[in-house]
Amino acid sequence: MSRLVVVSNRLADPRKPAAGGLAVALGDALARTGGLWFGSSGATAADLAPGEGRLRTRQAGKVLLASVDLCAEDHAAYYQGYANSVLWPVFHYRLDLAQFDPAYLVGYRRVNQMFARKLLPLLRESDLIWVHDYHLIPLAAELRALGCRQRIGFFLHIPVPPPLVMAALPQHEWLMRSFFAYDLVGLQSEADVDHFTRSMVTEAGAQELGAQRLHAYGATVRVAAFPIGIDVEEFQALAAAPDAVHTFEALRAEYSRRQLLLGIDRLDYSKGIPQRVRAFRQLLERYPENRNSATLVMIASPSRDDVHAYADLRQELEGLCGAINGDYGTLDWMPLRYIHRTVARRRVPGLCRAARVGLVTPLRDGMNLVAKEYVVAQDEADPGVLVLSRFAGAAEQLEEALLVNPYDTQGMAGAIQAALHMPLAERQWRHQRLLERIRRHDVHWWRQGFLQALEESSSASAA
Ligand code: GDG
Repeated sequence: MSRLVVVSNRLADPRKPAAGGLAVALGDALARTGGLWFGSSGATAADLAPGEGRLRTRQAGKVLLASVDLCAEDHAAYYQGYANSVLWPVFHYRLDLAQFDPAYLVGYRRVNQMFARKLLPLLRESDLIWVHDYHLIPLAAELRALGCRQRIGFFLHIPVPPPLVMAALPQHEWLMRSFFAYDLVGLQSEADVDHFTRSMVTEAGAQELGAQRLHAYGATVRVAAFPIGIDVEEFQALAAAPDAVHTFEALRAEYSRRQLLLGIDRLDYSKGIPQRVRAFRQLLERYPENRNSATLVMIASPSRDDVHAYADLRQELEGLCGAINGDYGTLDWMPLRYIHRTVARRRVPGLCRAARVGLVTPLRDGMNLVAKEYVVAQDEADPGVLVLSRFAGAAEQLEEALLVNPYDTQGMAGAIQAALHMPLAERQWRHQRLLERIRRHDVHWWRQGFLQALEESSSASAA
């Protein structure tokens, strides 16, 4: 069995429960093969120059954690800059928010080159390397340039935009070429595979070889959808633990005569949070029976505060939330509880279970794990209803959710109204089907599917 090497922007200690399902699932696989997890530490060091990094290693059980400190300038250009002010907005179709500063790209390449230099000496010949996400797209090309011949797979957690949106990215040819240094590229959905393939064919002149293979720049890469799942058992265990149960009971008692709706996201413009608040406002306006009754708890955990677009979003949201409470609130009822803080992970299942309606309404999302967590947390005998944006990757799998267009405020308000008043039998059959699919396609299924495909792929770039 090959040793697994996981590379991601940030490391998580897989033994800590707060790390979440993905870290635990990757940690399991790493522990099985006695693996290596490599990534940035998130810390910046004043004594480092651009392009320099300080590697630290530490053993966590059977897993070697290797993390790299960067200098502040590199962190700003690579992480805040190219990754989160260029790739994130463009891949979420938000060209209006992208900041195409050439210095960001320079920093992004410099850091990827440095990661390749630091990682190479840690590698063994038979390693299987799995690179994660948009921060690290050129990493395989940098490793190959240093002579790395091992199989390298890449998984993109965010969506792929259509070809003409991708083409707006200056140097998109360079970025596309970078993908051909991988043996396998995994994407979240079939829509992403379609966009990716069309971009490669029209912009990079790639040939489709069949069996999900694309050929360009003298290399062949396999591209396929591997929709990510959650660790259902871990989340159910979390739901049964005292913190989640207390959270659930406290909310149920407080809202015994009212209906609770829940939104829980990172505060990110891709998540459609203002659109959700507008739809909720429309619900109160058009269906007045919900006044003094429906309450939306909206947890928007702080994220990327140092990127401009996020500060603007925060301000917009504060205005919208304040207005709704000012206009509709009464002495004993506030329609909206907006919480701009992170809630402890162990309480999340309890929150989900207490909510009659789960609102997951991104404008665009690679997958969206909250949609899956909400379903898993429900009481099978009296389940809540998931209202899900058709633009979340999860919508390809979760078709029994109430699918909505988050840009259509009235349509979304109508769907929320239907969810709030859905008969028990319909809630149960929808929930049963959703749960069955989420169970079958959990995080372990995702990881095994990807790693098996990577094992089977021939080292295209080394050929
Ligand atoms: C990227 C892609 C893709 C949220 N708020 C709190 C909290 N959370 C947890 C949720 C969930 C996770 O964070 C968020 O996962 P998502 O999938 O919704 O979103 P991204 O962070 O944008 O992740 C996404 C994912 O990668 C995996 O491939 O699905 O499309 O964008 O687990 O529960 N957890 C705690 N407190 C909070 O306030 N503890």
